[in-house]
Amino acid sequence: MTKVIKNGTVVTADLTYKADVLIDGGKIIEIGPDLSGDEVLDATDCFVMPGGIDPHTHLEMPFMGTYSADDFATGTRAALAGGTTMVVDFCLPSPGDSLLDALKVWDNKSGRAACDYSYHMAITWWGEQVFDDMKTITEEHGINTFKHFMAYKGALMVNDDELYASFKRCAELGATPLVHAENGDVVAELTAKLLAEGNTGPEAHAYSRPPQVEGEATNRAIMIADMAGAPLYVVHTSCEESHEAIRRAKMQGKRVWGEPLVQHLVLDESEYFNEDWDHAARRVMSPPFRNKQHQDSLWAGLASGTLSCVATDHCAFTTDQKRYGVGDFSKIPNGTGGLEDRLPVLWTYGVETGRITMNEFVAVTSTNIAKILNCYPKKGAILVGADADIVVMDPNAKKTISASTQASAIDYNVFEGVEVSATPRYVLTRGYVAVDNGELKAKEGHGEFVARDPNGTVNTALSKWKDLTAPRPVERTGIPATGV
Ligand code: DUC
Ligand code: ZN
Ligand code: ZN
Ligand code: ZN
Repeated sequence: MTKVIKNGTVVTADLTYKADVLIDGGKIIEIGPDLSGDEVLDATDCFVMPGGIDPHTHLEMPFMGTYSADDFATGTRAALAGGTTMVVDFCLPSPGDSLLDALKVWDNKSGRAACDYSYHMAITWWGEQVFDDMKTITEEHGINTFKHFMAYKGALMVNDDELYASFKRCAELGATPLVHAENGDVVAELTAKLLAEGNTGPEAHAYSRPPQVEGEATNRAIMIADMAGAPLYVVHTSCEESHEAIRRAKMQGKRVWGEPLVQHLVLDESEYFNEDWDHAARRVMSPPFRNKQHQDSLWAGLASGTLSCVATDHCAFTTDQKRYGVGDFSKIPNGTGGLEDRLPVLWTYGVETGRITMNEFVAVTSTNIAKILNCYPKKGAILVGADADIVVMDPNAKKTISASTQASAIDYNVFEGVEVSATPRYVLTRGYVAVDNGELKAKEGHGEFVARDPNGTVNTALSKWKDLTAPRPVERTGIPATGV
């Protein structure tokens, strides 16, 4: 049974044109004028774009004494409702645990996914077993990205010697390291000081993690990655200090990418000064929301290409879970939702305002991510042979965001009351119509794991000058561009 998306305007990361899209067996089989198929999806007045890829989610993750409330079933339903057709979730071994055991735990959860998914593997400790497991994970399990927490001291944080060892291992394997860049030692000091002075409310969370801790850690990670001969992906870039470090690194030819979150682009630090404790605590995440100057920096980064992807860091906790931190802000589980809202909110605040073009919107929500994570053009593309992961965005279908109508399992939404100017008319996940004329029909268990090979373009290029004991070859400046 073929399906055809008719009368729409195809928007990709580099082109905008009128065409129909024909789908069979979960793949795009033809793109062109006047196509016909067994089932017709009418895209009149709509934009036909690659489905969103969220490169940063935490579904059913054990964290800060509890589990994030959206699991693979509700989280991926939420994703599809908002036009996201693939999520990349963080597989999190506890310090001391084998990476392969953690992978089994995640595989047990992800069978319920309604859209396709992949994993980043977290490196939360260092030892010979981790060194060995990294090879197995990369070569046999289709995971080419390893995440490192430079914060959460005493829990998930790794130190510089561990970062350097792991980044070198990534370079050997053709994998890409990711960092949560905040100086965990300074955050721990500031947290203790604030609590000792009686600053126990959610607003103190922001004071405990100023932009400087993020800027310092981003710079440090970039330099360590450079010495290790590895590229670097900086998750949740929230401030100018971190963006500046990434921008400078890019201008020097280093392969470094930054990922702002849609929450940081739109919501600011004033949220923490709301007199309602619940309101403020629901917005506690790390890094915290920043002021308008930082937001302007992030928007400029998306427009200029110095920042590459927009994610959510979807790590949703209910109000009851947030209340673990009454009387001590450092016990408020860190994280917010956003999976369902990323595309409509970014469209409204980015495309509608003229800050970014429609093509840039596709690049930062899908195509760049697929290229960096090495699953392009299976994902992130409207091309013959690509998976039929497609969002048909209706730029005239407004909606007011409300927790009462969301798919996510939590009892509030940080974007409550925001009127978005565009919502999906159809969302297809490998050809299955999961949003049909605006109606959510996500199918639990439909999602498949997306294996991502090591040695993407960038890693292959970098391997030429990996050995820093030798003089650095001059061809370094001649590394072919990947366009992201
Ligand atoms: N930040 C959050 O806010 N939640 C999950 C982990 C993280 O780094
Ligand atoms: Zn993080
Ligand atoms: Zn995260
Ligand atoms: Zn299916």
